[in-house]
Amino acid sequence: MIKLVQFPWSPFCIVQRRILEFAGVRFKVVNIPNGDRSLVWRLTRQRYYQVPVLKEGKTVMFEMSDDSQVIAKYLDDRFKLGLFPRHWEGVQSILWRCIESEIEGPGFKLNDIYYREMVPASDRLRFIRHKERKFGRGCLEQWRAHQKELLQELASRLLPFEEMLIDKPFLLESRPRFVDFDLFGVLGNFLYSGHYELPRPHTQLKLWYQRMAAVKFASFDREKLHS
Ligand SMILES: N[C@@H](CCC(=O)N[C@@H](CS)C(=O)NCC(=O)O)C(=O)O
Repeated sequence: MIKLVQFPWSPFCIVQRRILEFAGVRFKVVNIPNGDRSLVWRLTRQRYYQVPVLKEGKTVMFEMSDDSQVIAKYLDDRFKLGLFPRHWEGVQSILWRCIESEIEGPGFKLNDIYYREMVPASDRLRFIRHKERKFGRGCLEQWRAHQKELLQELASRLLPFEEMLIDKPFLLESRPRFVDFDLFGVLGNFLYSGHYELPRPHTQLKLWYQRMAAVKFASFDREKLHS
């Protein structure tokens, strides 16, 4: 059975989890502490320490760079989900870079502010150290102090996505493609703490988010998905 090694609030893990649910396949989630990557290190034969990692039999998948989509492409190919059709190539790459920087940036900071509610006490030292080594001393307090500005930044950066949804149910067309899952994961991370809602003016995005939370591959015509 497919195993997804993750922690539950990670944006990139939510993307893969939702793709697996969308595919309707059985899979097992293996949660690791944010601060202990020994399982990832072992599975990847000392080549990777981030999450997610996907394991199926002897195959172990993980990203090769910040912009690769190795796991999603593996699942897409494995279950013929039509998430990366040729006619959206290039456009999707530009969009996922934007989603994983412009939207993920304020989104993860806003969720991390509430780290005490999701990171067990035994892992908090490693969590804080990891964040401060990457973003500077006191970063979590700074993000808390700038919570309002971060929320405004997120809302304004989401406007183009709201606009994309005005006349269609998914970002690119009438069926979800990879970038829908990517944005869903990043917003799922932002919403994880339960302290936020999607920005109020973005009504289409709210409806899209509900659709994305429930959408199943089986409800789309297989041939049409690949067209
Ligand atoms: N581009 C990678 C990014 C993965 C990533 O940044 N994972 C984070 C968790 S959300 C992580 O493991 N960070 C720990 C670290 O970098 O040490 C992907 O799409 O999977």
